[in-house]
Amino acid sequence: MADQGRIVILTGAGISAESGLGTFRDAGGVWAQHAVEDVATPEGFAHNPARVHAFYNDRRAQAAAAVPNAAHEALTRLEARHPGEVTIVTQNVDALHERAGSRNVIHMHGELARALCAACGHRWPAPAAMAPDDACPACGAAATRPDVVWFGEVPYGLERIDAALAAADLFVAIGTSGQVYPAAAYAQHAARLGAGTLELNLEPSANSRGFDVARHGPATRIVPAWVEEVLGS
Ligand code: BV8
Repeated sequence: MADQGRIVILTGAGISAESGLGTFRDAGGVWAQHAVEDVATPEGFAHNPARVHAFYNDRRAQAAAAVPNAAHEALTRLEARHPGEVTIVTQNVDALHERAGSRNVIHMHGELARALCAACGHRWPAPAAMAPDDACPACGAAATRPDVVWFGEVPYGLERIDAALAAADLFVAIGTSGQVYPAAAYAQHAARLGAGTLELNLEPSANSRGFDVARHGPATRIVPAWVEEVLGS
């Protein structure tokens, strides 16, 4: 394994699964209950904003009721005690990394806890429930939406992410199926730039073969075990 100085960790829905939040593509997951194009695209929002707000209001309530698990907490210990920089790039829109104490977190697909005005770009803490006729607190327009990145929209923090990948000695993917881009290409990109790559997932993902090492099992077991190895080394 390459020098484990600077570590970039990409997390997906699987790291929050044992906190009770549904994943997207596992059996019975979010995309088995909702059509992606209806609730996770700008077109779906334009067509039926009330349905999209209801979808995110439910997930916002579930995320608020969830608690960080041993995997989130292990990453907080890693960030606090590892001598090299630890950057978490999460595809998740819950705040479980922050609530576990992680500080260096990039939400590339946005956050349930934040609202966005499509008219003026203002962002503010999202209320528990949002509705199509909510007025933007800055410009008053009834153009508010969840501050999440839908399919076809540009993810957040791409320059920060690319800089972290370029400097990384180790890239770790945790709890992601590796099917959504640009995140799904990060392992290969990091490897090309000289990083070692490790997958920690319940089962082999779509691009497990692209990792130097892949370990499988529940995140609450294999993530703390890996962190203790790194901190012990
Ligand atoms: C963009 C919104 C341009 C927020 C989401 C054709 C080919 C290639 C690409 C494309 C294409 N057509 C279109 C695209 C681009 C598209 C894309 O990738 N489509 C895919 C489906 C083909 N991407 C985009 O549109 C992105 N934007 O490309 O803009 C651009 C790009 C760069 C620069 C300039 C311009 C925008 C993508 C964001 C879409 N928004 N969500 C929300 O509602 O949450 S994506 C959605 O999927 C979620 O955000 C989620 O985070 C994300 C990824 O899913 P995962 O997190 O991996 O979850 P999943 O259920 O899939 O997997 C869970 C994993 O956990 C499994 O592997 C499972 O085994 C594991 N697991 C389960 N339990 C456990 C566990 N592991 C450990 N322990 C456990 N207990």
